[in-house]
Amino acid sequence: MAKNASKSKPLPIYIINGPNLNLLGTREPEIYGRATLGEIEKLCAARAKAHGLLTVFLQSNKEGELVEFLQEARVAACGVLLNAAGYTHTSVAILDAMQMLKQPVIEVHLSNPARREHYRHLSYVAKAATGSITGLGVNSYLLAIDAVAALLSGSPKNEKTRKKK
Ligand code: CA2
Repeated sequence: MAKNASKSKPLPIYIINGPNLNLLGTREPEIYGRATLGEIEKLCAARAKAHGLLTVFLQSNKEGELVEFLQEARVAACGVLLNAAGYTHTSVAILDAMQMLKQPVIEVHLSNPARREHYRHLSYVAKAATGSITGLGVNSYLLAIDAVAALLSGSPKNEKTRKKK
């Protein structure tokens, strides 16, 4: 174990949400479900806690802010869940920021973009993600947290990510 690693604060999972996801629960429940983003935040915190992990839950409608969240995650997170929403299909800037991350990064979508319009079939996010979980509604987020926990527990560098029991 690195010197003082046991005394340092555990790093959280950053859960980063892109444009319009702040309006979840208000429209198109047949595609995105009925849960609000606030409800998803609480469910994610509970799931992470069951793994002894913390979460920081973020949302922005601005591409540059999403890039800044990813830059911050380089030093402040043990892993990242990213639902870049519409920017998934367009943003080289978000892809560039993801490529600087060494932690596990899971691409998450509530719907399954591969079953939807052709313009949703390209994902820049997938090109730098450790893995992708899509089409399972809120469970996409919860299973992505399980995936980060599994990836970290297989990693020899995970001392800083776990809360002391
Ligand atoms: O399924 C997903 O999670 C998406 O990332 C959602 C994005 C869409 O552009 C991606 O292709 C797949 C759209 C988010 C729109 O958010 C809404 C919020 C309230 C009501 C309807 C949509």
